[in-house]
Amino acid sequence: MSGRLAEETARRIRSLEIQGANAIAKAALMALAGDMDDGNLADGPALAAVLCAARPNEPMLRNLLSRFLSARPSSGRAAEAAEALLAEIARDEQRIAATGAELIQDKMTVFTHCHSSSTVGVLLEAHRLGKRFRVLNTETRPRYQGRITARELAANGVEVIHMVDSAAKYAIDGADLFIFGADAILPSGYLINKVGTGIFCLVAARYDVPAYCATHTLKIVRDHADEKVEERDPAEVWPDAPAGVLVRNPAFDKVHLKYVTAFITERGLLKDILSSALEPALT
Ligand code: RUB
Repeated sequence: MSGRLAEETARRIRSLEIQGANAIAKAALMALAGDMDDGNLADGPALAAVLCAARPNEPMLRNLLSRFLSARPSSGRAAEAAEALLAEIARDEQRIAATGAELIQDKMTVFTHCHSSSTVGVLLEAHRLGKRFRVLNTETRPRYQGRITARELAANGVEVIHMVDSAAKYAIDGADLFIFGADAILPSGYLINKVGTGIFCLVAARYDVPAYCATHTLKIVRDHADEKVEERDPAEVWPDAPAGVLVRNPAFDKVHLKYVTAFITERGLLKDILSSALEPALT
């Protein structure tokens, strides 16, 4: 098996050059299709395994690749089938953005953490609809994905105020909404998202700020009973830590679903995502 694109894409996912559940799943799909078209048609499942191993917390990656492998027509280019699947996901993302934008009103303050393309999609759609609101966002140590959010919002003319992660009280007390993304939604009644999400949910609950999770239902775990929380290299936190200091770098938080007011999904606003998403789609 020669999976040049799969190996390279897995490396870029591990290094966080490609980050965020949606972007990871989409890049992996195109790499898989590219390698299959490059003479590795029968190696689809093995190539998918290489890509899935790059991030253990990404059910959307696994669900999208397995949907692709099981539904792909036996003839024709894999890349064409992959692009058709991506077009479907793009339509879903537009539905997520439109559903979330309805929650945002003029003069609101919306808090978000890290970088979630689903959340940014909601905020940009609300802005496109002419709503005038501001966003507070936190930087997300140690890899500063919050800066990606701040840059994207500012570049599109959304008012954004950026803070350190420990400014949670300043960021959330007085906010009207907290919107964040998800990497995984677990059948055990938890979700996984970037470290910090758990404490921000607690602070939001303390100040009665409704917390919405913007997510595609492909992030629901369907193949494992539960999910391992990824720990990354401690050097990301403190590269030259002195001897005797043990540095830990948990990359994600596991958060109980009771903290989520509702999920903003391609099927609309869902309070109980686990039972609703297992039913057939309404449209
Ligand atoms: C990103 C992160 C995002 C989710 C959802 O973490 O936790 O909130 O992946 O993102 P990392 P999206 O930067 O470590 O990948 O809405 O884009 O799927």
